[in-house]
Amino acid sequence: MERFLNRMVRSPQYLALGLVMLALPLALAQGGSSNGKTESYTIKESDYTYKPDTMTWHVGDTVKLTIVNTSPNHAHMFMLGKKPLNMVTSGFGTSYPKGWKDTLLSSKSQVGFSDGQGVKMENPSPGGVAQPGAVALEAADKVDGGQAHVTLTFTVPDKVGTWEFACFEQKGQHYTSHHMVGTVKIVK
Ligand SMILES: [Cu+2]
Repeated sequence: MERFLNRMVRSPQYLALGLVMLALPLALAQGGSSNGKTESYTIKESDYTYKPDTMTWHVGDTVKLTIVNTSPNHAHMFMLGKKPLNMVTSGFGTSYPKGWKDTLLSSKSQVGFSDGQGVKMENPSPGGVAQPGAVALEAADKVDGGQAHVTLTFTVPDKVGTWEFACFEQKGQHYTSHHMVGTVKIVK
């Protein structure tokens, strides 16, 4: 090693090689499996589906998600999480899902909303349970000159596993009766 270092100092060629050898482990340590790329998607909502309805996201990547509601007369939601949050909402004790108990994103500040039109609701908190990044878009008949849309931007958190996105409009019926649900796999 000492001999190598001596030669490195004397010869510019060896100096360059030495610098590469020093830099390589640093680059590997920082890289991980994803390199903080940006993944862009457009999701079209309709009655009562999402297209696409499956995605795979990588931890640490930036996701840019443009959501468009193509339905002529129904508002739809996009909410990311796990385990429906059932809430009693009538005197008859009827309960229905209004969001998720476990949300994928954990704070509003994590999510950028841009280029929104016909946004009915952002970051709701049904029953006090914050749903960061959740959004409801109006039906096209309520939007001047086209379809409601918005772009969400966030970093994929380190929550490896299978997550869902769903719509809980009309007292949860879009979820319970129409099964308006999609799946996101989060991988390293
Ligand atoms: Cu819906």
